[in-house]
Amino acid sequence: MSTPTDTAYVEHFSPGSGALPPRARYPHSDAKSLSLNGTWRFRLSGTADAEDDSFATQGRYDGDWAQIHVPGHWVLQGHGSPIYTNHLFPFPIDPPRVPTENPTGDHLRVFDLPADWPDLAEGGAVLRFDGVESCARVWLNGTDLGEFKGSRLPHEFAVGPLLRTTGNVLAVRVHQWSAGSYLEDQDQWWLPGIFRDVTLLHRPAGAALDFFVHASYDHLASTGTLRVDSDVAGRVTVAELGIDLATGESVTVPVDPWSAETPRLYEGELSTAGERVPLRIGFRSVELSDGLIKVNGRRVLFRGVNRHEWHPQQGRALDLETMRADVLLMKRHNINAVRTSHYPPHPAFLDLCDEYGLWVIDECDLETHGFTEQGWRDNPVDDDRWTPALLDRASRMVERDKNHPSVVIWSLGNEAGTGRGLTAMAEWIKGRDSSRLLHYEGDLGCRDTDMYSRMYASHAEVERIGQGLDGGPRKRRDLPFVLCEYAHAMGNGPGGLADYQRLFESYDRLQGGFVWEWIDHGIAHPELGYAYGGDFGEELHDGNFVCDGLLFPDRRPSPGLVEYKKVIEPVGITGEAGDGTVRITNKHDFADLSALAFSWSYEVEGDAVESGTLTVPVLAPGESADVKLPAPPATAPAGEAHWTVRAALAADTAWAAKDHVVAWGQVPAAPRRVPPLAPTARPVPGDGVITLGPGTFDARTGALTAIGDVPVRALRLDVWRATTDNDDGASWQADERFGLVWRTLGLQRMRHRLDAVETGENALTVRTRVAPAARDVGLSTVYRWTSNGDGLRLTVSTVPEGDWRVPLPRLGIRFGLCAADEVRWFGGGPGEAYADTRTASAVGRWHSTVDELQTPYLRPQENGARIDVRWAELGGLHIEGDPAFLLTARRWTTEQLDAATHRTDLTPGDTVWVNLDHSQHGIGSQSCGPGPLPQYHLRAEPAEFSFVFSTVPDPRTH
Ligand code: IPT
Repeated sequence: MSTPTDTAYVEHFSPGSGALPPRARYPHSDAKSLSLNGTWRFRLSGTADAEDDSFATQGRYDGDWAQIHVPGHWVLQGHGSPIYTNHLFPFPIDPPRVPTENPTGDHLRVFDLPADWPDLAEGGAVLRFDGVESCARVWLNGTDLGEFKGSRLPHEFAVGPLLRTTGNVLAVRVHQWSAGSYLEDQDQWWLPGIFRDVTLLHRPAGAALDFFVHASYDHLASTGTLRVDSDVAGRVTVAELGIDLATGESVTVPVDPWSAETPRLYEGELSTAGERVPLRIGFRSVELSDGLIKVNGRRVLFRGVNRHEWHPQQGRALDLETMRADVLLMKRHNINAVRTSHYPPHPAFLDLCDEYGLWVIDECDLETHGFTEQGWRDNPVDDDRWTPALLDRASRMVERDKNHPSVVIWSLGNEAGTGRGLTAMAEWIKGRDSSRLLHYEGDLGCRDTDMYSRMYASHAEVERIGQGLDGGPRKRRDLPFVLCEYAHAMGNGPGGLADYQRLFESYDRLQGGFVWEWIDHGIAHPELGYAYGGDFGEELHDGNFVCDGLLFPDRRPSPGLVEYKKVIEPVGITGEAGDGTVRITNKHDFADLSALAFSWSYEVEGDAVESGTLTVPVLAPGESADVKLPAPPATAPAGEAHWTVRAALAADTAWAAKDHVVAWGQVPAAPRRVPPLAPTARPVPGDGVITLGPGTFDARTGALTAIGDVPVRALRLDVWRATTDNDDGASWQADERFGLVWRTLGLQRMRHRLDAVETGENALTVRTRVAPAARDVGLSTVYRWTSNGDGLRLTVSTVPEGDWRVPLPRLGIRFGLCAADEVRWFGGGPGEAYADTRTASAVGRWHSTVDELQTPYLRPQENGARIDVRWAELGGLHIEGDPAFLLTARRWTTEQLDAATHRTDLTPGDTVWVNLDHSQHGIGSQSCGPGPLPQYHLRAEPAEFSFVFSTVPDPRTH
């Protein structure tokens, strides 16, 4: 029997022992490498020391060892389960101690060296781990190499003398919890495992070690200066620039600069005696000047997102194609910046950012948020015993990623409070790399940072900051501002993006922001569709707060992303009715408009009557021009008309094909005229019914039962919506959370009292009072029906009664249709839109099925409204709104939607429920930020709105 393994390292402050110093990471060189990804043997035990280390020292495993895929997380491969907490530590806070129950995964892999692998006598070899959560101990061929923490950081071990030609036994013991867990309290799933690549690298004699590519750009001279500092001396060549110089020497030559908009890379090579390393050089300079973040001499505006690594099956073990998909989706949605929240990403992601062009805030793997539960007492970032671990993390990030032109800002971490450990990190980083700026949001006084950064600040506060009226410490007042997180994209939303963007575009100091966050971290689940916090029986969890992305887990864009794309368009296209011109503004920071082709189309009721190309001057960044539109086509029929102007890619790019629309705008050309309806028909009493034109009503209740041959169920006023995550708001919000207030008031259980059914000369009038039990608030509601024989007009008048202190969720009517599938409408579309999420909604003629109208938010909630609908057709009805309305149709009721916790709870019934809303309350971002701005509140005020119903042939038959 072997002696128990010493597991003291697990709970030690130290970052580890035995690993090599960190160094630059590059994807490949001419030295051999061997990927050790693939199938490994695996054994899970319940504590750190349940099993001795004989599996590692003797390379033994029993037949009952499972198989596991590396890279991967064992909890996503059938061993144990994931845990989601936002900031709470899922174990008692007693640093650096962790629970005895500490799931520990022993991993074993036996490998041979490939036949073409060099003679082992030549040079050495290095074993590299790109990411292991949270603490690993490593043995090769029975020799203990050491142990490490720092889950999303690389660790290398020298293994040359230990290697054999065949039968190498690599053993890795991974502990879910370690002292390092106290530094990794990011808002995400806790997912142990070897989740990034494992690689064996041959290191020939004279191989490159660490090197630092310094490639700056002088925007006044249009020259680049290159110097490559290398631990191992060698030569640097850049054929395209005719550069051939020694390491450590510098040269200045005319170059095209690198920027996120123009990601110009030059292929080069570092050659040392033993290795040739390809370099991808981007010349650019980052500086703080005039109180602004400038790249290549210009202020930049971050149109950013926070990106966690996520895949619904693989968790944080991402393959290259998934990373590329993220980058392409970002580029196609006009996103120009990424904060790698809250850890350095897989290194290949940064290669893609260099190549396709994205500004990167590279954030260190550090968050100690859970200490906020005890007023930050014992916070590791303010305790010298932890400082070596913090510095280790800072250096592993900077050394690994320093040669990426895309990385323009280093971030110390997230939500770690304040303390001298952070200052130590900042000082080390500045000393090592003075060519980039430093970010940390928790440093409100900007003691260590180069920018004032905040999360979720309200529009009003951001505006004050823009105006420089925010006061604050002296140093901060001179610094630029970024919102490192804003617009919390949880569920339906975020609302208010356009209002933030207007501020960013109005004040130089406001250099943009990073939407929280890129993708929902839903886990594919056989019964639930996608699982979120609590679905694995966690004793502590934060529910669906982990589903707050612009993408659904399968990477389908949510309406929030479509809205963001429109809001951050790099070209402004605006105009006023009747001007005959359109104003084009180049909002790029570097690029002119030569990559774009402009076109116009003249649309009457959403039908393009004529279209053509629009000649736009090649505007420099920041310039605008008023461009004349052609005369409206003489052949245009009467009706509401718009000019739609689009800016599309003139040629294929690396990230999208020719004709991809980058920006668009609409200019009204001819106004809408609502067809009048003369109330000529009379209500006719019959056997228990009243008919009025095509309408049939219950004589006693005045309820509409059919329009022509289309049965209509339960048509009445509706004020309730299945509250969104943003309606419900976060528990810590100081502002009133309307979702809760509405429910307390009882708006989800309104009662309809019938006061009168009156048949007049040419109208049927139904008087009601709509109110919840136990409250004095109510809505006096009158339905007035008129008809010209063909059409049936409903005019709804509501007057609030009592002491209304809150806005309404919605105000409109709802009714049931027994059959509806195809939906056609003229109005805003094609996607979902609400008062403060409507920028991307274009006036047009749209169609969809009822099912396609639904937005599949992981936790079901109000969704799918189409805004500014002039008319719609579904279920055999034509509905004309006066004024335009919001349209929603679904195969379940609002009550069912409200009660559902997962998509799979929603099963279609036999009725399609249709809501025609005069208005809805805005969306906002209160699930973690401010609620909707006051102008988007739906105030309880007297209101009147009408719809004209008529029947149309079933769309399936025409
Ligand atoms: C902020 C965190 O930085 C981020 O990781 C995430 O949790 C986000 O909120 C909400 O989804 S912290 C916030 C509580 C101010």
